[in-house]
Amino acid sequence: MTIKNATYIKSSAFIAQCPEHHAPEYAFIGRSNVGKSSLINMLAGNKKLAKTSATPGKTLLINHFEINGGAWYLVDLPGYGFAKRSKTERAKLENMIAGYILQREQLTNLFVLIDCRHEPQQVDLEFMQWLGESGIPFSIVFTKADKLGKQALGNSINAYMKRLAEDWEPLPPYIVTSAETRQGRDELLDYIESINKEITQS
Ligand SMILES: Nc1nc2c(ncn2[C@@H]2O[C@H](COP(=O)(O)OP(=O)(O)O)[C@@H](O)[C@H]2O)c(=O)[nH]1
Ligand SMILES: [Mg+2]
Repeated sequence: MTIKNATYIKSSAFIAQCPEHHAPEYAFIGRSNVGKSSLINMLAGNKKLAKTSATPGKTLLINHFEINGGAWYLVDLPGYGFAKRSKTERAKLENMIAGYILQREQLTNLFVLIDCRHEPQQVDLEFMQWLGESGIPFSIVFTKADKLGKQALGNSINAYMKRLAEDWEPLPPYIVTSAETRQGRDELLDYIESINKEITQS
């Protein structure tokens, strides 16, 4: 699938503010700094579309990007697990994220981003557990693949999936990506296209 155009629509603090449409939404979530905004820009082929930052914890809103004239949407969600936030700020963000994930009818698939260099972290494992219990369809996207050599990358992902196999049967699908080298771009776009096709057929 090709992305012909990608347009920023708006940033919303809660679901009632989100854009009104009936197209599928693909949302990206994960810890602050995992590479959500960079991945969206890499997919869209526009480095300036979503704001990226070397300082974690900057995205505090739900950001909608319209793809191919509204055929579908990419959604950049705030990062979770950012330690430097106050308790009340964290609770507010968690409510916003949970509200979107549980109530947004257009949400078609959630991509949970994991830095390929990291060992399984409790916050991510618990988040995926919660998604499972809530019946939310999700897939894993490993980010920053350019930061590891081929062998180390393979080992790290195998170890991660092995840990997930303790909780999951079948395992969630996963895609390995890099915003730097554009690794995984076609695979991710084909994956989205196949889900879009399934929806229009049903
Ligand atoms: N080397 C490398 N750096 C990345 C990649 N993706 C993101 N980054 C860097 O990681 C930092 C956080 O990225 P950002 O997209 O803002 O993360 P977010 O907080 O999850 O939205 C930025 O400094 C990015 O340049 C990647 O695939 N490879
Ligand atoms: Mg971001």
